[in-house]
Amino acid sequence: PKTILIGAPIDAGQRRPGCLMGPAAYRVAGLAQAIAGLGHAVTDWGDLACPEVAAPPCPNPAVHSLAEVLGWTQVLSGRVAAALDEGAMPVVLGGDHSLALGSVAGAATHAARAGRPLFLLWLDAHSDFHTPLTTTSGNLHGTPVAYIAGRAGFDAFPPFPAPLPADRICLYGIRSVDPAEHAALLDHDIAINDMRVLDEHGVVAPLRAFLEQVAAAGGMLHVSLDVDFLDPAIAPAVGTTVPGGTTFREAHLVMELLHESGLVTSLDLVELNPFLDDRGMTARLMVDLVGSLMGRKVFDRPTRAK
Ligand code: DIR
Ligand code: MN
Ligand code: MN
Ligand code: MN
Repeated sequence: PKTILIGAPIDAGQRRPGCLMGPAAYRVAGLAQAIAGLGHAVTDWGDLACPEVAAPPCPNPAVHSLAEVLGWTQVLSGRVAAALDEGAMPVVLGGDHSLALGSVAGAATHAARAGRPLFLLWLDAHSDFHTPLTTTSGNLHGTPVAYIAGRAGFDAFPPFPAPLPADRICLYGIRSVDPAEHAALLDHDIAINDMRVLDEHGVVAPLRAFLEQVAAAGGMLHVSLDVDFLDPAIAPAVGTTVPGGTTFREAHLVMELLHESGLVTSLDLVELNPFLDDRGMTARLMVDLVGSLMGRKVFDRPTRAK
């Protein structure tokens, strides 16, 4: 299986500079080598550049960097769709989470052409369910899930190609939700696996339930991995740390289950801010997790019978 790395050095979806160094940090931490070592053919398309696009004025004055985010959305959507069209698995190296406005749009474009349903697994401390009209921080990295679900308020953006029905979206690991997001989520039938659910049921059962749904539908699966999904103690290099994140072992288990499912067709690695890292530990952990997602294991075990 072929993997294509796509660098997306985008900082504009939030206010703390540094995410634009993310793609470089992943390369320094050996991402391509780790994937190639597992027997995958890896091609690195390098870092994309943001095209100049004009942005209409946004009715919400808090919103900033709209033109830049629109530019990234446009270029990423095209490149991710192109990588999938080649039969490869695109891995987008962020960059902040606003890049998912484009990467998932690209995955949805491809899925529609292929006639397959697209599913979304959102591994994050946050629900990212704001629209440009409801965000109070004005940071567009808090909006991709709403765009993907087809919520109103994205007039400045290209219409999302085939918005995902709520039951094809799984939020997993969340523990920080703003009031406007909370209210909107109650109106949608999105699977909300917040930390309470994971504490009570463990990480395995809720994930397996979702993966079984993807498999039964013959779906494609986009995984969007925000660094703050992980506990800040093991992953300090992110601007929006939230205590109580997944542990090293839980996160690897999630990645191993994803590998075993054979369902993951595209992946985002987002919100890494190498300027905040401690001797590269977060970048290395993220590379390590991708290794588990791509098939690294200590022992070969027969695939678990259903
Ligand atoms: C927050 C942060 N809900 C906002 N979102 C983050 O600014 O709207 N997502 N950090 O990962
Ligand atoms: Mn996020
Ligand atoms: Mn987050
Ligand atoms: Mn907010």
